[in-house]
Amino acid sequence: MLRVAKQLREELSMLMLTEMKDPRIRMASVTEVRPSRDLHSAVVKVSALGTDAEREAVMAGLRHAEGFLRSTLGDRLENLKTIPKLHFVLDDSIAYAVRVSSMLRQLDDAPPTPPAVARPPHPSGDTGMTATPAVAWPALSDVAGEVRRIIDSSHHIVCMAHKDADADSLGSALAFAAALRAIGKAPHPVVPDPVPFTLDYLPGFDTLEKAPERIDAIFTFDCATTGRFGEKRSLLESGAHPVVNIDHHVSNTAYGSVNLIQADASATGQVVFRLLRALDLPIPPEAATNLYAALLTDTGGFRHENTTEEALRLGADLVHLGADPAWIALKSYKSRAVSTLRLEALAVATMHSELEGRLVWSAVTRGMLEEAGAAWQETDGVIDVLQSVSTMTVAVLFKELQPELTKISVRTRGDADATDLCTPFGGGGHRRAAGAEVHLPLAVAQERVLQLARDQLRAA
Ligand SMILES: [Mn+2]
Repeated sequence: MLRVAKQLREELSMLMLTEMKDPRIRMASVTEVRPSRDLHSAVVKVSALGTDAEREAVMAGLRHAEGFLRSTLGDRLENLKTIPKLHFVLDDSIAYAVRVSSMLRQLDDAPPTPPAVARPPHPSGDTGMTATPAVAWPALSDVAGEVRRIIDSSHHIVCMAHKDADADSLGSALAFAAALRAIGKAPHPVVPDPVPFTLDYLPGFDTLEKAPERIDAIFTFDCATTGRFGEKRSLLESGAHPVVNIDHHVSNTAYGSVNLIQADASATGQVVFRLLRALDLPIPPEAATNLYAALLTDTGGFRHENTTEEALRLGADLVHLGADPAWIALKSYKSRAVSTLRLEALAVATMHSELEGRLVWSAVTRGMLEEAGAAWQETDGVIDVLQSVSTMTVAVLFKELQPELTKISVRTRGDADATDLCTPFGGGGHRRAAGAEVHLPLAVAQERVLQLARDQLRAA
């Protein structure tokens, strides 16, 4: 096994150096290859230099070239019957997780209102453990002028939500679109597939477009990385239009031409509200409703730790502007399909509790989905049930999206940090809520993720 790993590592390094056109991939190095016992798959750890966006491009390039690399390896390594599937992961992920979580802790520790501290928008390529000094993202006042110029010089403006959009992302996009429409612009709200039909109550949902024909500028909402854009990703990365990146995730990779990242905001909807106010743009009632839905759901119905004084005041402001709290709560929390509850029952019935109930986890399989007659979008509430357990510190929900693709959702309490568990698997999010897509079968993903969760809980 060791010999196979060594062979794979050497040949892969050689192929990347000699056969890949992208200079960034040629500069990247394979630091470790870990084949599975049956040799069906192998995790390939890659160390790459550059900004997060550049390193992500390297990973995307490698994943794209996986077929070519495997078949060339097959030609060169004749002693192997099959060449394992290659799962590329960034090698510095753990150091990065440590860095992000320590900065989130700084945020948490700073009374009374946390400053907008985050990691640098363009971190240097260092992969070492030395702490990068925290710098502030550009303030709203620094970028407002540039955003204004982009709006003034554009007519067709795409308002983009992320893949598997939640009410914060889509509500922010639709609210901003409503404000643009009110000043005579032609907004084009767009959401990557699949269309989130559970959010069809948001005003303007019926104006969503598949592929706008004319585009002058793109605004993105609640999207930490370009990986969040699914099949729309090329639109963002074409470089053909200015991209304004509006978000509140501390893990944002600053991929926009203008980046308005406010990690102290409870929701991206709050960042949008601040921006609309700063630009003196109108906030019509349909925008207020969308922003209220964003704020309500991202604070867990004003229950999470991000329920700040400003968030509650914003709620009141939005009600003043025309949002109906009872109606939005009804649509957000009391409008579930029978199939959703059936699915939840099946998933919760498989719940496991470990380490005196500190670790609770459950899985949704494709079989459960079929049995309940439900869609993936209907699994959202399961993690909420898991995190309602009194003893819980870490709650994990596994979703068997495909035979070789497992999605994890993580929630935490106390000292535990959800990104510590998700970033090593290529995901991200917040301290209290994070997720990742793990390119492994459900059983393997469970084993790996739970092992790390147990280690982290025991070490805590
Ligand atoms: Mn959000």
